[in-house]
Amino acid sequence: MTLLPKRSAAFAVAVLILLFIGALIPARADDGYRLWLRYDKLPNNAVLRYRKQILSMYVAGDSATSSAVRGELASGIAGSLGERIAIGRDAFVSGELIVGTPASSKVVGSLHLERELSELGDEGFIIRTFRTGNRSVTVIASTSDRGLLYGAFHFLRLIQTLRPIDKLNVAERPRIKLRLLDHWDNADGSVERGYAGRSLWKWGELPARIDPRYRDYARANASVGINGSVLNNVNADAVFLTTDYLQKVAAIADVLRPYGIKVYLSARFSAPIELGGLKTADPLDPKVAAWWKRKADEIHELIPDFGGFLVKANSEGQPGPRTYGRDHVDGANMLAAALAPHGGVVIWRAFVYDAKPGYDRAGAAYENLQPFDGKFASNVILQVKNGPIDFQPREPFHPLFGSMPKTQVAPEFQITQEYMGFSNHLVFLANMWHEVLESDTYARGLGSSVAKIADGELFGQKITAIAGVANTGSDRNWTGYDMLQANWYAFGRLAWDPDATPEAIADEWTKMTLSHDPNAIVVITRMLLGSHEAVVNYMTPLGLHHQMWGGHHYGPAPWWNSYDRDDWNPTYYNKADAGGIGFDRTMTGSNTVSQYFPSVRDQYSSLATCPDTLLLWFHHVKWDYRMRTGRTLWAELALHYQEGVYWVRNARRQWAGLKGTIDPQRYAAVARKLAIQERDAVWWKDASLSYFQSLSKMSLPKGVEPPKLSLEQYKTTDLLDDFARGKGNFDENHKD
Ligand code: GCV
Repeated sequence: MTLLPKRSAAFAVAVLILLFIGALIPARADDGYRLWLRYDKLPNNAVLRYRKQILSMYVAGDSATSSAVRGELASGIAGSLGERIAIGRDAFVSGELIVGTPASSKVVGSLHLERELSELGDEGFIIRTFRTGNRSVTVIASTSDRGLLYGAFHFLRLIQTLRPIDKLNVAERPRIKLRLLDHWDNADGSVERGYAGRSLWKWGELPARIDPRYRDYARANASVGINGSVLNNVNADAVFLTTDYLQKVAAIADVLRPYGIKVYLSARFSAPIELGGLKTADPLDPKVAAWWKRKADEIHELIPDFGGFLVKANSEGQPGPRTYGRDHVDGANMLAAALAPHGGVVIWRAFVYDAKPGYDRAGAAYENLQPFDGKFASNVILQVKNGPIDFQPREPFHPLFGSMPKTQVAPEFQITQEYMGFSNHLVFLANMWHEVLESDTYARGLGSSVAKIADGELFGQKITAIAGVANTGSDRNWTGYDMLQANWYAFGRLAWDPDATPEAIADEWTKMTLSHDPNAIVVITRMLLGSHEAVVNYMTPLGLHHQMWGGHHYGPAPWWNSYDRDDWNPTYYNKADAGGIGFDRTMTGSNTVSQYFPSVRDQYSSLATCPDTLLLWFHHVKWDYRMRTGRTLWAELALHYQEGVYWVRNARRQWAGLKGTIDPQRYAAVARKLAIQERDAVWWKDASLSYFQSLSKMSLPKGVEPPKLSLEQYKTTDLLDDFARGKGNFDENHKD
């Protein structure tokens, strides 16, 4: 053994200390702006592996989309590997990444992929390693530049998630044709149910100034396959259809187009009156139809690839065909006729629930729309919320899925968390959406999942679609809470492949967005995957729903019964009294369970087979009813609330253990949010149990922490206090 001279030993110790400190210095601060497209340098072993396989790159074509592909791959690879990538040639050069269509690239053309590619459609792609002798190239091929864009993002995702790229054989195509983000953004810059600042769209400065964020928004969407943006709120303002605004919309469309994204607008049904000076908006009036036709022509003149109109008609005060004595089909088909010559679509919302005495809101959309099955024009899509009420933490799937086989039905999800703690609570919504998509409607017997209806497999719809109400805003990190970027990401991934699993999505997103540290990945994915059930537990366990404070929907108010409109009151939904709790939707109650196909209907109707998760959705149950666990319903309910609280406490602890493996800025921001979530979870449990206990008169089971305040205090304290209010764009004027 050679002993180091004293000075060298001191030097070595100093180096070791520096290395040790270096290991403790967390990654540099990150404000979350780059989302999952961070392209920071990967761990060294991955860099060494990948470098050999990507020595140079050639992207064929000169369209705006091909230059977007070129730019994205160049920055993505350079960032990930820590060095610029050489520009290659359209030749079989070893270590080259070649991107092109059979028409634009000689190499791709020589590989005889035409048949395979045409089966994948114009958005599909192949990523494959080809070898000749000892030369190997990686090829991203598609029939269109849009497909190449999706392929490029897929390739970057493989690198960002550290997957092998030496023997690639990937063939992908989106299962759903229109993958849309619905923005509930208003002309004044506010966002209905938006909790991430102001609107992304700066109407005041458009079309003259183009905010650089529009392009980054487009990149993020394209990276997960979203191909349409409805720019304005479904509670629509006719101003968006004025020429002045259409020019602004056209400017946004120009930025989104290279990324394969079309723009759509929410159309106010009464616009012919407001803008056209007509006396009516009756869809059967020829002057009205002519006005819409002229408007559609004008829009397509400015935006040749305009996607179409989204319409909320005769719902929550919005005008619609029924305002003029006509029906949904009259309204939708008239608009569809105006758009058809340009290839546009009408997306008609099924969120229609007229109050009538003694009715069950959960059955309203079905009653209103189902009778029109088969009557809508071929470019009309019916957009149906995932559940029959309104984006609750948990709902059964909407009974319209499966019951309109001759209509193009599209699921609508809410990415923004109107009913789930705004941008303060961690809820990974992929679990909830997956649950809905995998639900079996039994429309054509066993195996008739919502996913198969959405992707057209079950009924052969020509135009398939899926929509998510965006959670984006002007906040630097886009979604107001870094962790909730995961829901934007997950929506896109599920829209591309409705069978994608929450586990796979959580894993990808975590590696791309937060950390490659193996322990951090385990902890974060576990947090994501458990988060939805936790929120259901502390807000609305066992099938409870709509228990939120009136108007803003933040915080609990199960006692709330002061709205004239009964179906905006939480008491209408919980029906809690001295005898029990829950909404009887079986034959002894509203019988809306009969809107489901017999297998589902029978399963939900019987107390013996109804899953606990939906028990109080379908049944009014006595407080002392014995659950499968042997506990009373009351005890089970209380323990579920407590379980939700425990989960959040544990998540906070787990997160604390990640210090140093995530950049300090996002680490601290998430920790702050988790603290708010814990406060809120405890409040939800305490307020809800205080109220229900005043009716059940039963004592809390062992293990449930007693509420700290009196019921009166919970009733008079609005949880949306200054702490939460400081962080959003809350419109105080919401009605329900
Ligand atoms: C855009 C719920 C929300 C409303 C929303 C509506 C809808 O009622 O509270 O803000 O309006 O759903 O989906 O149209």
